[in-house]
Amino acid sequence: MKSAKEFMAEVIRKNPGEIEFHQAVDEVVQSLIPFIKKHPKYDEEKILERMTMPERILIFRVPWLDDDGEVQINTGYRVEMNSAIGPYKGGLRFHPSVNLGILKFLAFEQVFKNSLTTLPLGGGKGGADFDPKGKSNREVMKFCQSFMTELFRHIGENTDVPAGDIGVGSREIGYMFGQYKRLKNEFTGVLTGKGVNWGGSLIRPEATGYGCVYFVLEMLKTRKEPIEGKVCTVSGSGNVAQYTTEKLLELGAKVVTLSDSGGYIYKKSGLTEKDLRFVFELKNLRRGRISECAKALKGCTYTAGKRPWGIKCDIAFPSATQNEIDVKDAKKLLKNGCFCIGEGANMPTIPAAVKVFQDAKILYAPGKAANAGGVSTSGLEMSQNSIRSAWTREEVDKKLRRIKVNIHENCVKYGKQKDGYINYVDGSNIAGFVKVADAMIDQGIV
Ligand code: NDP
Ligand code: 2IT
Repeated sequence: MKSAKEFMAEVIRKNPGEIEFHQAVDEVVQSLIPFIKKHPKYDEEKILERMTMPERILIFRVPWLDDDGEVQINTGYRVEMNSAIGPYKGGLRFHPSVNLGILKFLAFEQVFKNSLTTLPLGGGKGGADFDPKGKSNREVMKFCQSFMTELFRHIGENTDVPAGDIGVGSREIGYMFGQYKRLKNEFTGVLTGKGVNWGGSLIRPEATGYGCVYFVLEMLKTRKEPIEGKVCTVSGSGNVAQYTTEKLLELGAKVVTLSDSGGYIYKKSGLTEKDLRFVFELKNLRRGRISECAKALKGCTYTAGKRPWGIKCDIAFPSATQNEIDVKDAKKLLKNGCFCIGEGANMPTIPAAVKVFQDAKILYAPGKAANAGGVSTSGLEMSQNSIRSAWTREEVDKKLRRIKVNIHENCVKYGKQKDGYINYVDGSNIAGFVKVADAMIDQGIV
């Protein structure tokens, strides 16, 4: 059997330059090689080699006309990573930084995350290097229509079901759904995150943030710590950050920061419900910058060009993007007394910083466990679409809560060390792997 080093050398050779993909695979390989050594069937069937190669990648031209009548061209992608346990499932990201390596890292992590949800969901991810920022609604619509004009022939409710991610929210899902319906002449649950009056699930917008807090509640229970009164730093101010904050406020925690790519805001006394309503309106309707909070919210300051990790907190919720916590940030967080990290974003902590957290034995949950609430509720949306029915808020929330408790139990099952420390990285990687790997073995060499 290959060592982790040999395995990674092969991954790097086959996927040159895709650094985020290498990073995501390396983390999983570190957890899995010792496990596979004890279960040689996975090595004999070359499961990990197969899992690190997407089943299919689609790359396509997305031409559109901007408001000045000028031709614009973006690159569209869909990485169909693994369909062993269900149709490909995962979000679409619209951001200028999007490239194949980033989407492969996200699709790879999605396979493990979706397996952890206990729902029948394969893994995929897609998007484009399109920047919705500063575009008119019309331009966003034209882009989404052009994007779907190619993507529609590759997806379907039983094949591949995309959803939102950075830069893709209810507005974009609406435009893409409209174009899919028109092209296919079919009203099906081909996308999740739809509007509630046309097939969307209640709680889906809230689900990633709420789910992340539910996971943190389970982690805190292992140390008999309440969430009430805890000081929390949150990064980002998009979908995940907003609903993480909403749930934390509801549970009596104090949220002192939010951010965007320009900088962060800090309010020592904690954001209020009213402050949060302002942020919802600012970000989702006016599509403004977080810096505006400094003027509009009493006691709130803005620091440009910095991330919020130097602010004292008990719990940190990185909820913006990948690699937003480096070693320096991790050390600052520890020094200031932070003892728990709930990753709302995908891979927000660089590997050396993860090690800092784990060496300090603090509660650290990786994104694939902590932020799985979004895709879980997407799975629940697919179920409701299939039975042509809709569940109440309470029903969906209860199922989401149950799923997150379950994921935590599985992380403990596979990640508890001899000294009692729960290694959530190993736990989530191994638990996510076993189900997919066994299904792949059952289905033969495909
Ligand atoms: P949104 O587009 O709603 O919000 C993204 C936020 O992150 C914005 O505040 C944005 O600031 C900030 N951000 C994005 N890129 C960068 C960057 N390069 N540097 C600094 N800040 C940045 O996206 P979501 O809230 O949906 O996604 C946030 C994270 O959560 C992502 O990692 C995503 O993959 C993950 N996630 C999302 C799920 C979902 O259901 N939506 C599910 C699971 C995980 P600005 O406006 O300045 O760009
Ligand atoms: O990273 C993620 O899990 C998402 N962006 C949500 C995917 C989904 O299909 O709901």
